[in-house]
Amino acid sequence: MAKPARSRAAAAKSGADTENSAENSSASAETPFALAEPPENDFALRSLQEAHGADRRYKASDEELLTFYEQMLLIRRFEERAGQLYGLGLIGGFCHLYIGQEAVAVGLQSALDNGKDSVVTSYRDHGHMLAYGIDPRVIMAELTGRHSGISKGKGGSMHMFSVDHRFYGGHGIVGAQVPIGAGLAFAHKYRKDGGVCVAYFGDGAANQGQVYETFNMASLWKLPIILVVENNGYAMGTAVRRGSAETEFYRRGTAFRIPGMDVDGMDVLEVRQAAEIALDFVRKGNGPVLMELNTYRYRGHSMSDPAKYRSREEVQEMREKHDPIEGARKELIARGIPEDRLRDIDKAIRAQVAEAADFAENSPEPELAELYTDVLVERY
Ligand SMILES: Cc1ncc(C[n+]2csc(CCOP(=O)(O)OP(=O)(O)O)c2C)c(N)n1
Repeated sequence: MAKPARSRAAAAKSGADTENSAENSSASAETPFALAEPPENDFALRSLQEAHGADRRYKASDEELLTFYEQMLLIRRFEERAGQLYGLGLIGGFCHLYIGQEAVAVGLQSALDNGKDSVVTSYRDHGHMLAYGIDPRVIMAELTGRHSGISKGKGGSMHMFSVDHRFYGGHGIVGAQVPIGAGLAFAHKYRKDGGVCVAYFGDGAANQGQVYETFNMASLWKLPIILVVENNGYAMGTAVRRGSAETEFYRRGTAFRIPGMDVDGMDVLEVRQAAEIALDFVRKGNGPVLMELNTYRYRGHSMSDPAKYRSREEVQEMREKHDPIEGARKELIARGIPEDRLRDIDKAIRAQVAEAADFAENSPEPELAELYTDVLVERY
């Protein structure tokens, strides 16, 4: 419900006789300074959440749901294998796995126009690249630091990049990808190429100042950007409720007139449907949308995190009751898709991931001379 001061402002804007109204004479006594612009588009701030609430799940065909299942399973198996290679010492440096969050990248990415739209994310980036359809072999080879990796083996887990796919990283600085996303969105608008940028960031990153500077500019300039908070419950070892005053992240754009959407990030069909609504709004030139994708990471923050800040039972419960892949599998079976077909998909994915791992282990490392390439965009 609108607060009293807001309705007074609306009355003033609509030309109501404020001088003679008893309500308003007491109002001006309370509020001696000029009221701000009336929030005539308050409805717009709520409208996407309302549209989402009215129709939460995408009506996927069987084939579409099978594709989502396959993509999520590819991410899961790929990440499991990456974890093993890390344990064997074949992957060095930091490595942040995406296991549990697969429905977010797959649901959103599937709604994008890969020929136009751009994506930028944090260091937890392998899943987004796979959802984009980037070859698992070059992603795995990047993880093992080989020349055939997508960043020639010089970036590793956190710094993957593909101009061809309009995938702009992979960023190790928490929150830094958000203003970069606004820059990408600015470029879409400036070039009039019809593209939208999707900038993913975590619940921890959502407490960064640069995020709100970005909200302000993106809203002011009506940039075509979807700001996606992947709320996986923890920022390293800090639970959301311990580090965030406002834990409903989708509301955080309200002060900047950015509509929010609160989405179940463990249900790929809900993610996809919400993405459609958000994209439609942004593509029409209305400016940014803030989506909160409620999800969960099963593994530690990175490979070196034993995750002692949460109970085994908590993780177990999420796995058993909310797993996005299991959810999709059950739905496929309920639709009458034969279990054999799902088993074949699983087999094919295991083979694909094994091949990616072989490729990554057997490719050569970059030449020493590569140390001096790709450092600057241009020569000085
Ligand atoms: C500016 C900055 N501060 C701190 C860090 C260390 N750090 C790396 S990840 C992380 C937690 C971020 O959590 P969240 O944004 O929720 O993303 P998640 O890891 O859960 O995907 C922190 C504090 C960093 N990399 N950059």
